[in-house]
Parts: sequence; C-alpha cells; structure tokens
Amino acid sequence: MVFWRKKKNITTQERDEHDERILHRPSDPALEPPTEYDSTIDPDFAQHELCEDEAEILEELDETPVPERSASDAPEDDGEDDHSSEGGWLSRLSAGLSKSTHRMTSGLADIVTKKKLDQEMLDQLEELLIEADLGPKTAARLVEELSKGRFGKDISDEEIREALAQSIAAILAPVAQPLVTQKPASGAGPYVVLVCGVNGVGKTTTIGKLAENLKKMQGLSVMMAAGDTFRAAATEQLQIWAKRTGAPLIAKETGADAAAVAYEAYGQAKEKGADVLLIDTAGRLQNKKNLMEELQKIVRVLKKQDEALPHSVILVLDATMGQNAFSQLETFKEMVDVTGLVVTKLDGSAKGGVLVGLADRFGVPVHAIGVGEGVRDMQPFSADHYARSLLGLGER
Ligand SMILES: Nc1nc2c(ncn2[C@@H]2O[C@H](COP(=O)(O)OP(=O)(O)O)[C@@H](O)[C@H]2O)c(=O)[nH]1
Ligand SMILES: [Mg+2]
Repeated sequence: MVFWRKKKNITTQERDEHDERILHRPSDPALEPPTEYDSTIDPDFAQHELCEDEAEILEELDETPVPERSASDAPEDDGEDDHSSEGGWLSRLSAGLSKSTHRMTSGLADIVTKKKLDQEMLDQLEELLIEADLGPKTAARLVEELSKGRFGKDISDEEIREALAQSIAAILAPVAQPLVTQKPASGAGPYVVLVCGVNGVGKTTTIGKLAENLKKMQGLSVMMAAGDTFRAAATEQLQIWAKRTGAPLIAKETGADAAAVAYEAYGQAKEKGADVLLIDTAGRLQNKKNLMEELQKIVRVLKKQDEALPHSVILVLDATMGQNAFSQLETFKEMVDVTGLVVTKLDGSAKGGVLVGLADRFGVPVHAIGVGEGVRDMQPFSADHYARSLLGLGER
C-alpha cells in the first residue's frame, strides 16, 4: 500500500503549480487570451471600505447596464440530452452507479474465494476500497469495522457487502442534507445560491436541474444569474436551461463584471418577489488568484445588500475526477465558505466511492447527485440508497 506524505517546505511556486493543476484539467483547451476580460479587482474597489449606498456600489462596479436577456431569447431546445423520463428514481440511481457498483462487486467476488475472513482477505479488501476511490483513511476504517467480531470466522460475499453498505451508510448519513431554500421573511429578497466549481464539472447543468426541481417539485419561483461572463457560450448555455425550466435569466454581455451581474440579479429577483436566485459562476479564469478574487467579490457585493447573502455556496464536483475532487474541495474552501456539495457525473464514472471519502474526510453536506445530463437527472442524496446501490444490493 502506498502512503502519501505531505511535502514540507513547499515553495510558493510549487504551491501555485499544484493549484493550477487542480483548477485546470489537462483536457481543458488553452485559455483564450484575456483580451476583453480583466477579472482583477479594481484596486480602489478592493481597498476601500464598501460604501453604504446601493447606488454607489453600482458606480464602483463601473458597469454600463445592458438590458437583461430573458428566457425567450434562448435558442430552441432540442431536448436531445433529456433522459428524465427513463425509469424510476431508484432504478436511475442504480443504473447511474452501475459502473461503480460493478467495480466494487466484481472486485469483491475475486477476493472472497475462501470462507474465512483472514488478514489476507482484509488487506485485499482495503486495497479494493482504495482503488474504488474511497481514500486510504476511509478504506482502513471500513476494513477495521468489518473485521470486528468477524475476524477468523466464516463469511460470505453477501455478508461482506451488507456490512460494508451499513458502515458506508453510517458515514454518508450525516452529510445527506437536501438543499433547503427557506425564503427569508416577506419582502426580504430571494434565497440566494451561489454555484461554484472548476470548469466543466457541471455547474450550469446543475443550476438547470435545481431550477426544475425547485419549480416543479417545490412550487417555488426561481431566477438565474449568468455569472460566468468569461465566455459567450456560458450564457447561451444557461439561456437554454432558462428556457427549458421557464426560470427568468439575468445576464450581461461577455466580459461583464460577474459581481455586477449578481448584484443586479439580486435586485431584480427581490423586486419581482422570486423565492430563489441561482447564480452561475466561471470555473476557469487565468489563475487561482483571479478566480478567488472574482468569487470573493461576488460574495462581498451580495453581502453589502444583506449580510446573510449568499445563503448557500454550492461547490459542484465531478465524480469522474476521483481523488482530484478532494483537492478541489480544499482549494474552494480557501476561497469561499462552501456550505454544500453537488456531485455530478456519477453515471459516467466508476468512481462513486469518492463520495464516501469526501463525506468521511470533510463532512460537508451533500445536497444532491447528478446521474445524467437530463433536466431530471439529479437526485437528492440518500445515504442508505447510495451505499446499497454501490454494493449492488437492493432496497431493504
Ligand atoms: N453524464 C453526465 N454529464 C453531466 C452531468 N452534469 C453535467 N454533465 C455534462 O458535463 C458537461 C459540462 O457541464 P456544464 O454544466 O457546462 O459544466 P460547467 O462548466 O461547470 O458549467 C456538459 O456536457 C454536461 O451535459 C451528469 O450528472 N452526468
Ligand atoms: Mg458553465
């Protein structure tokens, strides 16, 4: 087994390079030259005390307001990627997790070739759990729990799966917390959710799915803010989701100040009495510093209107990234106060175990999981269902 030791005396340059690796995936195309977009904060803005008056904030943002785009401007939705009507809730979870489940159950079947639970079997089991992306600490903990009272005794593949599912469900239970968008007192403005994460993890898609869920399932009125002003395509993509879900979108031109978009969107959502405002953000800026400044500026400008804003900061993590999700959570926690996670792409991934490791190590609430690209391919995160699906077990 390999143990990773944290390197001491790491230089600033090494640290920056490490951060860049986390934030920019190798598959990302090279960054477009930042010709029209300067995301660095105006030094005057950063140093000054924020002013009291709302009009002054707008002035400081130095933005020329442009007309909001509405959902009706969005291009036609071909609905190509909507698998939402296929199967029920649980079968979609099991189908989504099938790659992870297969990895786990076939690995287990190979290990449990004899009857007795001995040290060799425990070691192999620990390795299997590490390979399934649960992380070394969590793997060791699960194996230790399994061996308790069972070591040296006869055990079957089925019993191991049941025991592991139970231990895993116990790790997941405290973090399985749905997003509760409690609208503040009447007239106080919408519940604000800031959605952040690395480029391509599924932020925009998650906003679309969340809007659908909040509107259709909970009957709430939802508005969206196109805070990823880095690329024109980002706003266009959100427009498609706005049209699909019927949630009005507040957007500005490419290169606009994301904090100004958030500010204006909040004002409009408040004026229109919306229940929830979902704010999209850019995941790829020139470097970590720019990304941090942009996110922090959005938060600062929102707080200026109400100290409680944003009510939720959701970090979207892509399950296919495996262990890199751990580093992304650590990095984003340094930038903003992450209040919850949505883990996406569990359908395309054999790395469903990463959620168990994340829960065990960070204890950050997991609001929902993404199991496809369709509007209804997001599910509340249920500890027991997830644990049992992962181990290929049916409902109890
Ligand atoms: N298979 C699958 N694909 C997803 C899921 N969530 C998002 N995607 C896809 O991942 C890609 C990037 O998503 P996007 O929302 O644009 O990511 P963003 O850059 O973080 O906003 C798109 O092609 C999405 O359709 C999911 O849960 N499962
Ligand atoms: Mg996006």
